[in-house]
Amino acid sequence: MEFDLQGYLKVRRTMVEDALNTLLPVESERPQKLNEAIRYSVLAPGKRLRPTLVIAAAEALGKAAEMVMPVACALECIHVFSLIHDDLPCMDNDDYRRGRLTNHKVYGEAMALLAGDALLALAFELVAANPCSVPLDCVVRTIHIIARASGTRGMVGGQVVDMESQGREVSEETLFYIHEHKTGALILGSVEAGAVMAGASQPELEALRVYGRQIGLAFQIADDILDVVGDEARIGKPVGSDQERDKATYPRLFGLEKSREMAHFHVQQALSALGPFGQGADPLRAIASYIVERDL
Ligand code: GRG
Repeated sequence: MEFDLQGYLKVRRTMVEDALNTLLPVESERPQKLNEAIRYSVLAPGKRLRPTLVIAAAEALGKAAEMVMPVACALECIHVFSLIHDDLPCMDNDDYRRGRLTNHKVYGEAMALLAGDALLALAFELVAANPCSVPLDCVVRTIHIIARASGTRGMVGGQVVDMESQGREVSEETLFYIHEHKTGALILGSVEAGAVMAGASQPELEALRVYGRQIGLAFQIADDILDVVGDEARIGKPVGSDQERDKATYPRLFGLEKSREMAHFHVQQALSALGPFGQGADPLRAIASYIVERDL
């Protein structure tokens, strides 16, 4: 029987949103405005891809979603921090995100900056609190994975090279670096974090790393393609912004058709890496295919 990905994603998305609702600071608590700004962006409609990957990686190893829920929420907090900061006037200066006005448009630049900062800190608070009593060496390794994926050697590093590349011709190697770091690192980090929290063996972790790296690349190529051919109403933000900002993208360097082929190639690589896993990895398999077939 075919795996029901939409049903799977819906259930995991609801679980993650319920957990976020509980774990995020409440608006009635001081500082009210900051907490409101945090909840505004985190609870806005998103795909919850990164937390779902944390859960799916743990499930592939026979563990329950509940065990990794705080880590799943932490990855979403870091992702939303990056979205809020990326939208700021000093970066992309965007007005819409997730179908709503961006955080700084509603709460002002200073509050948006601080909401992002607070989310980054909250992510590590959630993991370190370890409410599910996971062995401490797994928790420390997970903190290391998430920190590395977020910082200079990961997302922030990719963002810097992306900024520096705007308006310039970039080599294939630089484009690959940008995609692997800016977007791929946090996606890979989500898979790795779920696997480590679930007690993956070394061979299991290695295989899941290959999977995570490949879907991370496929995801950003698909994102580049959607910026050219996507539907604004579905995506919740304007399309064509990469071209307008003269950004380094796959369609720009390789054209649409070759970019699609490359995205599919990375998905095939990801699927091959899951060879040794049984049915428990079906959600990971289905997510890999969804990443290049999605329309938002
Ligand atoms: C500013 C620290 C800092 C980092 C910025 C990831 C990033 C680096 C910026 C986000 C901007 C962006 C559009 C990146 C490209 C791909 C991407 C991460 C898209 C948004 O992720 P989705 O599609 O969004 O998973 P939802 O809203 O569904 O969670």
